[in-house]
Amino acid sequence: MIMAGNFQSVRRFALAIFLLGSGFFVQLHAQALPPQLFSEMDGLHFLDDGSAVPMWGYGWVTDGFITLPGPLLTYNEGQSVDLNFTNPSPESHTIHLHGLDVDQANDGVPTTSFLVPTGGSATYSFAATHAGTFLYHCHVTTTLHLTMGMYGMILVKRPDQTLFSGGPHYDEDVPLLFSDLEVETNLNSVQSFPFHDIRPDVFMVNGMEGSQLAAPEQVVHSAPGDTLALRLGSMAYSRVRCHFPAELHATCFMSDGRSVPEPFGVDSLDIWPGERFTVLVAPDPGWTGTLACEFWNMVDHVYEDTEMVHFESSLTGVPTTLAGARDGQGFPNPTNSTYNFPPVWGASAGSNVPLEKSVTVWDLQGREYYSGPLSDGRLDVSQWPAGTYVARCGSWPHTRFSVIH
Ligand SMILES: [Cu+2]
Repeated sequence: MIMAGNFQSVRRFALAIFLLGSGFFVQLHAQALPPQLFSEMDGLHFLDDGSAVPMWGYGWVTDGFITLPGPLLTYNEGQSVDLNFTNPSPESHTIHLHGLDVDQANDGVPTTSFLVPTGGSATYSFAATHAGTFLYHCHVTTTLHLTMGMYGMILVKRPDQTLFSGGPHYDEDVPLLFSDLEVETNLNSVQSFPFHDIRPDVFMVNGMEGSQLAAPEQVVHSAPGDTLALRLGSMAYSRVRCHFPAELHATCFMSDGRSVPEPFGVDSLDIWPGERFTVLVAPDPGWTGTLACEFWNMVDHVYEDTEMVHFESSLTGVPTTLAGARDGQGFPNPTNSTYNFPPVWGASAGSNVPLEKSVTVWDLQGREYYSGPLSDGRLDVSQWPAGTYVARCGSWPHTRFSVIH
């Protein structure tokens, strides 16, 4: 939902040359390869003011570009994972699986595991034993490689959409990965440095800041009754303090990849570097607001910045932006008798789709007007008040139609 990042570094050509040299394409033709991450050290990250700073990072080989943060890695609880990694960049890297219960050889710490040198490939093998929120990052010259952008989030999920065995059910994951950078360091990324030598001046959620986080596609939407799992993790050099408005009804269920002994309601939460929390929220219907995320300097405890994650909860299940509904998917429109929904919604002669589904219809004030079966794909609206309506059937896009008399 919100994990896309705003960064694309187009280096497909260089990667293709490398992969060609490595025989990658020969293998590709031989069989479909499992997903593979690659690393890159000549990316650009665009700040909210439009300027760009150099960055390094991870991306999918099939995408051909890196992102900040790196791709969200999602596994099922109990899954045996082979995480494939290839490194065409000019320096060695690793993938450290932060918080996962992996053996030492697959942990990505160079001194106890292995380095993936320039031109090398490797596979990290582990079992995703516990559902939870985890992180990954490069562990080579860590202070530098990490702040340059070599990190991402890992979710281990349960197929029944509960947080953990015996834990609460929820509807949707909302990954929120906090990080920061110091522009001067990214511009002169020559050597490692002690942790306390960096003074971040760009503060990010999912690689975005300021107006980037307010973009419509980054707004966290919910419908009445929805429970969202906020997957909070920090790769920042700062301490991050999240403030949960009362309208979110936030409850913390997990810390660092395990359930907490007693779930607790939270109005604010401090997240230190490397920490993760899973917080369930159930936004009040109709509430629009923000989750404020403060960044505090770790060395002198000075407040630096606040970044906002925007939420919109609809009143009735109709998205707050009715513009999302399209005209003309059914017919006739307008109508004074029967409205026929698009064939995929319900029924149509000759198709194998079920003949009866349920449909919900709202008026433009967001009030639910009808909820019930959709028989043979048709609704009799001859007795309905004249006006414009928005309907939804299952997960199909909302459609809009008008009744006239
Ligand atoms: Cu690295």
